[in-house]
Amino acid sequence: MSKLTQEVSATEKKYSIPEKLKSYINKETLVVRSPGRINLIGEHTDYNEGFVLPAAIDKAAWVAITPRKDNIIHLFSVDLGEEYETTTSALIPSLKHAWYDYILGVTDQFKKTGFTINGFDAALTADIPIGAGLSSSAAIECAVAFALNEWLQAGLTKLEMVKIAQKAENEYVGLQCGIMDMFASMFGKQNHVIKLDCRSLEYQYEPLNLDGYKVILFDTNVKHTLASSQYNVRRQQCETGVSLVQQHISGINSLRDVDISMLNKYVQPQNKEVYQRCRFVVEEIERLQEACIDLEKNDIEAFGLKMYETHMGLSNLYEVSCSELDFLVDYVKNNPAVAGARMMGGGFGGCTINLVKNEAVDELTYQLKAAYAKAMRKELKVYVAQIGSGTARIN
Ligand code: GAF
Repeated sequence: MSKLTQEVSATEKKYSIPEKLKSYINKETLVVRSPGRINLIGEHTDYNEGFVLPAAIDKAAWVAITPRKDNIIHLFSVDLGEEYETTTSALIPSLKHAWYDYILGVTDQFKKTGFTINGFDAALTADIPIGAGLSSSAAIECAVAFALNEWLQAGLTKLEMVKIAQKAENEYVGLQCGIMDMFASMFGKQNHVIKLDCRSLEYQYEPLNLDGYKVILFDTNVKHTLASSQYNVRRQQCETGVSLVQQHISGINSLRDVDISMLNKYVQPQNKEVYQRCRFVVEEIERLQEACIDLEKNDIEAFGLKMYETHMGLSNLYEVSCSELDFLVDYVKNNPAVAGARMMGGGFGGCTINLVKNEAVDELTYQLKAAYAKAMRKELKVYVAQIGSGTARIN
């Protein structure tokens, strides 16, 4: 592998405790590892009860939790060299999206679910690039949920922990996210993608055979400040679209139940912007179904074309892309070695996900780094995504 790309480590061994976490561990400490995620297709569909196709990667967050006898919660970010202290009775969101909010938000949810929690020390480290759209926040939340579940012997299922992690993000961090990121982190399986029905929460693991292709992530190295406020606005616009259709048709619960003719008739005349948002989601839910058939047939080219369509929709209809993401997709669009590319995740920065022929990765990376630096005056980071397994205790 070239030095230009940062291999997201090749094979999945038994995960070990990172060296830098070891000084925070004693015999009472629980250590949990929880991964970040990619999403092949199905963007902004989770909170509309559609389908998604994510996979856990082998970049992760690790949390080491040591119980205390008092009610103090003492948190360390090993990577930032920062500490934060509070008590179990003073869990108040900082509204800063700070690293400690993800830990405290989950603790708060455990309390709200009825568990009694004493104080604890927690040390956190992660090798998921922050702000790259690889769900470092969901990884931390899932790691903490899993650790508290073990410590308190709470007996929660993985799905219950996923829901706690999502609620922590919704209520404590303030992002009205769907369930995809937490689900992928908790349920990830090596070399498999998860086809998740976000309505029923039924899921299937599909082996990911990308004959001759690698999943390459080009990281814009930007996260525009609009990201979380605009995310919540999009969610609201989808709900507005649903309520406009509900006024005319019964049995409509979400955009999952809506088709384009309903949007044309009941939403377009009322609100053009809401119409565009809803149209993207309705098309994306359908596109994912067709893309899954492409994967079954091992037709990577057909799958890749759908990724480009998704990007067009996210950029022009859903309007969550940005100049850096559009530049990266435009650059690879006519390259025969790239089957497909699109922005990934919530938008306004982060990564594009690309299916690139094995033998073309180095040359493309070399050229794109130079072109991105020239056009955007920023450094492009590059990762080769490897599909790893989900949240687990590792000591
Ligand atoms: C973010 C959210 F957290 C997810 O729930 C999902 O909506 C995604 O954006 C867009 O598909 O990662």
